[in-house]
Amino acid sequence: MGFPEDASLHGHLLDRLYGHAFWLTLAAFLAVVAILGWCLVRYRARPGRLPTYTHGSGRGALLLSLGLAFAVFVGIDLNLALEDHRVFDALVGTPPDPAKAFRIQVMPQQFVWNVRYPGEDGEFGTDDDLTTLNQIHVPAGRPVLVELRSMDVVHSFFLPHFRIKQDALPGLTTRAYFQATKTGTYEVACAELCGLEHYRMRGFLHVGSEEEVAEWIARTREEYGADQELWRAWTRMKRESD
Ligand SMILES: [Cu+2]
Repeated sequence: MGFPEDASLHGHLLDRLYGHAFWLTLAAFLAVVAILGWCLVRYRARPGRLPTYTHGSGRGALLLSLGLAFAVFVGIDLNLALEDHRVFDALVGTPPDPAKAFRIQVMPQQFVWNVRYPGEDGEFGTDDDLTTLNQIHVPAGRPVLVELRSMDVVHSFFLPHFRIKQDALPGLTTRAYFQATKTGTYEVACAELCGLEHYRMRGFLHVGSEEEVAEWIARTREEYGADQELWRAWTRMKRESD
């Protein structure tokens, strides 16, 4: 369907849903075009043939209209609604156990992604936290739980390769989760027009092994140290809204 490579556990569900919507509506479109074409030929002007007029209010016309509406509703709408429900449940409805997931906090602002890791104690807001800019490192094969909170306007955390898109709002914590199945470097984009330099909100998600991620976090913390200013901003926003 022309999507970027799927590097997540649940992405294929969304791709399949999109595929179903595409093929079902394509079939309906082709059926309508075929009927129109048939009518053009069947009722074309011929010498000696007079036009007939109808209000379309007869029993046959009524049954045909209701039958078509029912066929479209059951064949397309109901079908997609049921599958959509299953996909929504897998992608959004059943978050992983926070105790087992890899947790990060993403705090976008005009026009960067601030990313916070809890450190070895697994708690945010402690001395061993690490905050980085535009670089997200997560392990493969384990659910990643992302807590989102904007530091200014509405942004949207978009991971095209993981089929994840979640708004980040000021004053409210939203969550997103995914599980990476392939290692590599992927793009993070902002999917909400958030200002003049919205296009600059480009980050990178690096998927590696558990050891690689732990090593990167330890090394980066040593190099840059924890950014306490961001931590204070996060807790201040939390206090204002809770
Ligand atoms: Cu943005």
